[in-house]
Amino acid sequence: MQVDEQRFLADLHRLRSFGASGVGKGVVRPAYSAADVAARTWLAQRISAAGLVPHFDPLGNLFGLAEGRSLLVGSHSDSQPEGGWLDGALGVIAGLEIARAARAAGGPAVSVVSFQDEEGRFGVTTGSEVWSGKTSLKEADQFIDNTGTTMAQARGVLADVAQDFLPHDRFSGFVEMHIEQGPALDQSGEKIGVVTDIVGIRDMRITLDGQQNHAGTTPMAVRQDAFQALATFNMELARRFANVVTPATVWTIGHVSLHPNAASIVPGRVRFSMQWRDGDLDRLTRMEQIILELAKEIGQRHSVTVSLGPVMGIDPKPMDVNIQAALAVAATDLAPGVWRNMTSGALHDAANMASVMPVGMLFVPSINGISHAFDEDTDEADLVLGLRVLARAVQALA
Ligand code: HGY
Ligand code: MN
Ligand code: MN
Ligand code: MN
Repeated sequence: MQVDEQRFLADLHRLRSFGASGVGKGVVRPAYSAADVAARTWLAQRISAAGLVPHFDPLGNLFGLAEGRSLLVGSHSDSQPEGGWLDGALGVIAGLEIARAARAAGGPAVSVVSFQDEEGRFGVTTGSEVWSGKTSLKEADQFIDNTGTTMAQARGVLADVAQDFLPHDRFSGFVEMHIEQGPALDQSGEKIGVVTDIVGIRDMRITLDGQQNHAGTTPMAVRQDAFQALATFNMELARRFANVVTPATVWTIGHVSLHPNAASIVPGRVRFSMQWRDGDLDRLTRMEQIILELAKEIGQRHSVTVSLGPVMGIDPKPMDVNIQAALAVAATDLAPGVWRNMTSGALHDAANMASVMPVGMLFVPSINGISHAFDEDTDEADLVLGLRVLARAVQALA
């Protein structure tokens, strides 16, 4: 089979046009937004044009199916609220190109997938999480986004095209190409990363309820200020984590919603996201205990009521050794001396798929290590090299 690099690049740029932010190459294409639905509709047309069969499942995960049992290649085409053009899109279009090249050559059998809501508008990586069986559709339907919309409401926009979930045994494995989203390859000058494992993630939503009041008349000593409670929580958390974490451990308060968010009002309520990631399951659990204990203490100290959402997440996942080996052989052939094994610090659909089939991942460099930002980018030559390495490995595996 022969991949067409120009067709691959043209489709990658076409996908970017859905939800193009107008700032650099950035995109705004969150799951189930008008841009996401338009992008999926276009992808389904490209799948049909390639002689593959488009299939939307109830979540809006979109497959392009080859006949019979096949190797699945892909990623996700939704984006962060402010996202880069390659995060997810690269793996989907690489999968599309390889699946159609394989189809045109009369084999091997390769299917493509674009998972839905990998970026966690609802939950963490909802599309692959539900398909893998980790979370039921019923549970996922109750998930709410930052605006109070439920998953059940949001996925209604794709209800007309939805068919059943596909059986996992239709696929022999899943391979995902992605940008690294960190600085390691860019700094070392290497071109390909073969992923050995994906770190685990935990995510919960916390609400602190104090007493909304007048910012001029309420003495400091009697305030129940939700923002001050969060500020103390944040400072104290870093101090308590210090004995538990390694330099590879990360934690983030990335979403904060302050109510009513006005200069002359002592804030009565804050709702925020608390996310932490590490490759070690025990460490994730120890961090969770620290968060829960501290939240309770902060509630008492600042006279605020603490409400904790469920802890969501995915455990650390090793990649399949045979797929790693196929990727390593292809990288040695096509990128000799400029590839390495590495851990993924970002989460991917592959982490969910690892529960139901053999999975592997391939990384290409991110310029300056930037991602989840409009200025995310990768050199064109690196995108093409990644496609060639992936195609070589897929040929060996399928
Ligand atoms: O946040 C992540 O690691 C993924 O991109 N959703
Ligand atoms: Mn991604
Ligand atoms: Mn992402
Ligand atoms: Mn007044």
